[in-house]
Amino acid sequence: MPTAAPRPVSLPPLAAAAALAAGAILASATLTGCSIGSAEAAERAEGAVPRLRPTPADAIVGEERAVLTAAPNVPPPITRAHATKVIVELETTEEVKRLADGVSYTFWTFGGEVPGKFIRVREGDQVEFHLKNHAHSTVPHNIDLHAVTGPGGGAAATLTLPGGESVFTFAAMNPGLYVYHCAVSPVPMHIANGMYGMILVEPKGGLPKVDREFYVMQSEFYAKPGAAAGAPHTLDMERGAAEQPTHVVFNGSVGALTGDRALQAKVGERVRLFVGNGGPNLVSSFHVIGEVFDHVYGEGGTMVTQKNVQTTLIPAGGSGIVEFGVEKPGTLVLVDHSIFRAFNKGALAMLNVTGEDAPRVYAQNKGLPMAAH
Ligand SMILES: [Cu+2]
Repeated sequence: MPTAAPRPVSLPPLAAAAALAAGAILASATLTGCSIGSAEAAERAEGAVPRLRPTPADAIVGEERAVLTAAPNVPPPITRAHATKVIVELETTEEVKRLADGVSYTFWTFGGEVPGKFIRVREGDQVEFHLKNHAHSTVPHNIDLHAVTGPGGGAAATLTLPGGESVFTFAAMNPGLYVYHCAVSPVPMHIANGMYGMILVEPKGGLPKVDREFYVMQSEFYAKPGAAAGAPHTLDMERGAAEQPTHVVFNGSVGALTGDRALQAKVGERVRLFVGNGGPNLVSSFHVIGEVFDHVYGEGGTMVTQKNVQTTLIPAGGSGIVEFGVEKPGTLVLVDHSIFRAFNKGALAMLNVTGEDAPRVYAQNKGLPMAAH
């Protein structure tokens, strides 16, 4: 199986020597009389596909093990100014957990969690991905990372039997926020059972500094009672095909981010949400009741595509990044504004903002005691 190792930029001897002398990081490389940076910039300005991919300009320096986090936590920002080899180790498992009050479900997971563990690497990194499938699994699993350029996004290299391990490498060429998921046949079954998560390929310059980052992923479940009395619920394939979920949730279960488990922030802080949608079917009209998104990085790309947004679409198998400051104490409510999903099927989460009141921002002057939206 060929590896996905990037081809190095071919450098004339003088440029190569200069780059080596300058250290491991190649600030620029001469090619057909232009620097790569200016060539890429010119192509992008013209809207052309960059000719030089795959050619991460940074040399790979050292190696490290990725820190993976369970939602709603996000690994810390990457402060490295160079590319490295990043070793990611993720295990697929099958777990019985709570889906809703009185409803347990046999989830298929990445890293024991739904959504799967959050992975954070830097643009230009070389990722060595180890996918293990727990010995107690009943079926094979694999992984398709939408950040990967190559067959199946990694799925072609990672079909893994119970008790087995697969390893493949890829170059993190395109920065952005990407969904990953299992792609073993029948694909809808593996995704509907919980096999999705997100990987952030952080741009070389990093993202603007904020005070809080959270990982929030919507998905829906099609649950039917298990065959035996009291057995965990399992996937109802007919409901799945009809796109009629029993539950629509953030972070894997009804109430995963409410009450004691609500997200927390303080007045005056800036918040960034990495929002994903595992589907398998529904598109999310993602909205935060009582807040306006100052910035939206549409579809999880690296540009702020819109400012001052009320609701942003998060496609199935897609993502978005939203940022906002919190100026008023209270509870902000995250919903899919396809609103029956929020109030009848579970797609509702909370962000509690504490701190000094700000009546200039919002105050009730007359009326009944304050109620929710
Ligand atoms: Cu699977």
